[in-house]
Amino acid sequence: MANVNREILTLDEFTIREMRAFPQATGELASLLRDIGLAAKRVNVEVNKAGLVDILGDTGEINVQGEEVKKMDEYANNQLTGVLRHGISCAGIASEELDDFVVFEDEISKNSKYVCMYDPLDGSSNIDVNVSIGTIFSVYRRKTERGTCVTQEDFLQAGSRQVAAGYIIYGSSTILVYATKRGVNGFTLDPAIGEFCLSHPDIKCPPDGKIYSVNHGNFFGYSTQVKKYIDLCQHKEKSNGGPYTQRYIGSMVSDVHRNLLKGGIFMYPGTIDKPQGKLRLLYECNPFAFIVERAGGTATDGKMRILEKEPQTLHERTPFFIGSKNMMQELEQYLKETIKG
Ligand code: AHM
Ligand code: MG
Repeated sequence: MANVNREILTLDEFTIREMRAFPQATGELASLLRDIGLAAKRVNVEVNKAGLVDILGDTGEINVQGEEVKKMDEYANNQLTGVLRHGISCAGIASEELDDFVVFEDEISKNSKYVCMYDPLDGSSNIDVNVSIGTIFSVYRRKTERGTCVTQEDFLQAGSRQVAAGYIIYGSSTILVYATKRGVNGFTLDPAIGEFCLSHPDIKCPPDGKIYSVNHGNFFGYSTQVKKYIDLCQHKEKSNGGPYTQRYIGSMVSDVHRNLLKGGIFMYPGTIDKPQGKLRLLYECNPFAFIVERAGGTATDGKMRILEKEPQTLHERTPFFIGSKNMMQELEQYLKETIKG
């Protein structure tokens, strides 16, 4: 008979245990996380088949480039929206894929406590070259009364008000990481039983690291002080832990996941042409800022803490700097010079 390791907790078992520590908890958050886990398993199956789609593309039957990638984005979005719509915990969603937020109008949803925001498939342009991509999500308690339809104010909340945030990375294995105020935990999908199993308990981001992640192609568009910081990363004295190693996959979930575990800094600064950079505050930056801060790191837009930014629109972008505490402190000293100058 196969050995069954009962030390290993599944995602459901873990969230239910966590919930029991709070007698007032209703179980709605655990149920919402289970819904997201289910959508992630479905997306995982399709992402793993993407290579096969390429074979079909070679025969000329399907135009894979662009088209299929887009379909995968839509698929991931539909899966997430579908499970949350049919679940019992979510009153509405906003997605990077959709122009506007979606109100779930049935009675159960209207009486639910949470709203959810997500980037269903971040880095999806990497699918056709087999690079890891991810789903990013964030959960807020709604501001409007239960029993009513959610409105824009439920979505335009500062990141510090997140109840939970997480990501799924579809990589050499599929891992779901989520954070609540109690900490950050990672679960690896065991394909044999189709369950996420606790594999990375109580993740802490090392305060120091040796990795910096940035798009060097944009170098000449960065501010003088960002350029100076990158220069520092390359010219650090050996006695001072340097030079740092540059690692940039171009898939934020992969880049930040690696830096979270190994220590490092990830940057997507503004440029002359795009002062707000590329990344979206609500779907990408806030969830990662929440996760990394819970793990002991920090995240800023270069001037203020990401989690304190009051969003004005659903799809707004922001410059983004995130990572190990001491590396971020070093960066911030350089950025302060920018503000002065
Ligand atoms: P997407 O939401 O269109 O997939 O773009 C977000 C991705 C991030 O995962 C990644 O960090 C960034 O875009 C890379 O952008 P660039 O190629 O400009 O460096
Ligand atoms: Mg994205």
